[in-house]
Amino acid sequence: MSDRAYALFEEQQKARGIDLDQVKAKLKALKIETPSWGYGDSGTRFKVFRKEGVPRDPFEKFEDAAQVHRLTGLCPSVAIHIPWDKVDDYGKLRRHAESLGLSVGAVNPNLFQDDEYMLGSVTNADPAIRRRAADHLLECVDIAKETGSRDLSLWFADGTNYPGQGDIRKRKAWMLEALAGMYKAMTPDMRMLIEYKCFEPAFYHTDIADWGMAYNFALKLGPQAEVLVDTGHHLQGANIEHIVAYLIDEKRLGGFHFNSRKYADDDLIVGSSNPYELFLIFYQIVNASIDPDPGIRSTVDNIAYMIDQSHNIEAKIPAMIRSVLNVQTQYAKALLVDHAEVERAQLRGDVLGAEDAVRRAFEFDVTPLLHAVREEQGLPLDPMRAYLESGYGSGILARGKGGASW
Ligand code: PSV
Ligand code: MN
Ligand code: MN
Repeated sequence: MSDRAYALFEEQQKARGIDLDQVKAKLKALKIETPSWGYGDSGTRFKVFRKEGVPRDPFEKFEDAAQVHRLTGLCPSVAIHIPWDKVDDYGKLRRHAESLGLSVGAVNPNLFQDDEYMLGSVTNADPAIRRRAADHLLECVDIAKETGSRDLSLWFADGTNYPGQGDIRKRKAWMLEALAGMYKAMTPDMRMLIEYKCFEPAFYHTDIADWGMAYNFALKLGPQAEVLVDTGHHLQGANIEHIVAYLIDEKRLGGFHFNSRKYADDDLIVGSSNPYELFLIFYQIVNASIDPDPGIRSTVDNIAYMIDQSHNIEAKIPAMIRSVLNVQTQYAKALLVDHAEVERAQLRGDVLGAEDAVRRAFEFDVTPLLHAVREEQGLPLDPMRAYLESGYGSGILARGKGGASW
């Protein structure tokens, strides 16, 4: 992209009163966490396709993640999932991450793959199974201490398939009991991010089915508990940006799991299906970032942007780069909304004018802006191309097939 393209873009945005220095500073501050499990093999219930070059252990997952950060400058931390990323020495994993210019991000307990949990983990009717599940949550707090992680990111598969299979209200109490035990074990600087999902693997009821339930648990637990919005976890047609605005306003939006979906929890590359939805999510966030209430601004500053996607057929590192760049692009566009213009239209009841002011930002081509930012940061202008030309992808083929899967 030439200097001329940027000069034109700058002129266009200046004429709209957009301060591009501020926009650039915000883009440079954007951090997106990638998930360790996004580098391993994954699949559907029909098949897991084994890929050559997939990391064989958590250490190699961090090495792959380091490539994404090296080329995009956006992904300095990596979420881990326990026991998928179980290691003997978490201090060693932390040092390995640091040696690659990374840190260990959110710790995700896993209470959904053991046979014992078929009828639930923390909401199982059997107290011994509940205890085992609660102990795993405590183990994850200890791991977070060793890895220096701030966030514990919780998702429970717990739910039932048929009416009457479980006592919904008892299960609610057991859920709260488990969360409270974990909350008590956290250090004051840790956060519990509670993820919700309305379906799958349980198809009649899920114990934390929606944002309202997650929010209610967070309220009961205390200020260190917040809600995590996974974009693939809603019923069709849900207005996710409304949920985002609501939770920010309540100062309880802790983070995101970004992914794209068309039908269910598809976990596809972020922004591949509905980039406008992603833009509208960021529009709400950017709008809240200029709120006069410092509490709202600090909620926005502390949002953990995380990717949660799996790659069944596509190459994993480039897929991750694509997702990260798509997030950056939609954030950049949202930074171009003229909020004063939107507000003026709202105040005069100009429905089309308000909608136009928001949509227009989405329609700008932000390529010159992103190139300028990358140039100033010493990054490749086209991180995807740089990756494909780097030879890293062919180098890792020596790892062979049958690496880690999630
Ligand atoms: C569940 O669908 C989920 O979104 C949770 O975040 C899990 O930790 C992740 O996917 C991986 O299975
Ligand atoms: Mn998720
Ligand atoms: Mn999911």
